Amino acid sequence: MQTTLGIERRMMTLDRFIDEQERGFELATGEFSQILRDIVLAAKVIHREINRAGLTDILGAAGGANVHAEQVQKLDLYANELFKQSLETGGLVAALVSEEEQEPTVVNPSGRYVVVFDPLDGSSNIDVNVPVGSIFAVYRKLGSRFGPDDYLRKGSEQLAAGYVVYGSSTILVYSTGNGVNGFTLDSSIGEFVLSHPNIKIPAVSAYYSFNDAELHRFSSRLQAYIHDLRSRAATGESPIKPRYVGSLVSDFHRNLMKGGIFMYPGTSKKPEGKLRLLYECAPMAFIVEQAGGVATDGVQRLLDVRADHAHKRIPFFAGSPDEMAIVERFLKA
Ligand code: P6P
Repeated sequence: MQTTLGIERRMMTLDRFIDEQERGFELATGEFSQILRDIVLAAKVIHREINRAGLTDILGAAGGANVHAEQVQKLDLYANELFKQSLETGGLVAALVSEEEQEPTVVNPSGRYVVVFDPLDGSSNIDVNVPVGSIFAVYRKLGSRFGPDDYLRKGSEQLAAGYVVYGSSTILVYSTGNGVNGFTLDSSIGEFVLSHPNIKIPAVSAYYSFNDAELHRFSSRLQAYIHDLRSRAATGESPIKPRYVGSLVSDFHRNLMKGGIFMYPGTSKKPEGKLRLLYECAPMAFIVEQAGGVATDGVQRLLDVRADHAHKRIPFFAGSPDEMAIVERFLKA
């Protein structure tokens, strides 16, 4: 970052940060740092391709559907391959669980870590230039041989979790359980540089985010909360305003930085909601708790819920303490 005199301020690059943060930290084996670097490498290439997407033929649907019968965008496939190649090349992980693949990919049976990820969340927004993101989390493998118990975990067991939002700038936000830090990609030097140290979610919500078209399918208790929320907004009792772009990482990141509540609840049509526990909700819950916020499934702490299969969906509420306390009161009334 240039000062007015053109002097480079002390830039804390991600590499330097990882080294400094992990000295004397249980993850300081260097292996974990390398896994993070492998994830960041994939993110840098995804950043490049997304910013070229308009120029090359990788926009639009790839013609297939993923394990969730969702139309797969070409960039989804590309991003998935990037994550896999980068982490497989590193050779430090036992297995990978991706939103794009039904089954885990076993990489190195003697690897000590399992990485779960959504390589490109919200990709249907790419064609209309709405920010999209990658979401990831890292677990320690439990036994000597990789098996389902190594990824059917509670979010509280995450060693690290984070996301990359590919927006007006590309920002990596992650935590290893010691607070949350944000790094902005300086493309001129190809480095993520510390830009948002020690992120804390504002206690008071500026925004609320949910898909209004589903309101009629919400529980009566949740509808009562939404009514209360809107009346507080209308009377000015609360500064809160609606913001929803339909891209989890983008909606979540805005609310993390400005204060807000994100909701993707269960409905009469989809009681389990839409978002997946392992590689969407649990990483975001880890981040928001580390930033001083709250995340639940509408009933219990999100990080206490164990995945019973890799692609388990779960209702998701996450955000600032003020509104999370109110929605909890309504849901438990
Ligand atoms: P809806 C994108 O498809 C996604 O998985 C999340 O990124 C986003 O929060 C959600 O779905 C939006 O879903 O039903 O509101 O369009």
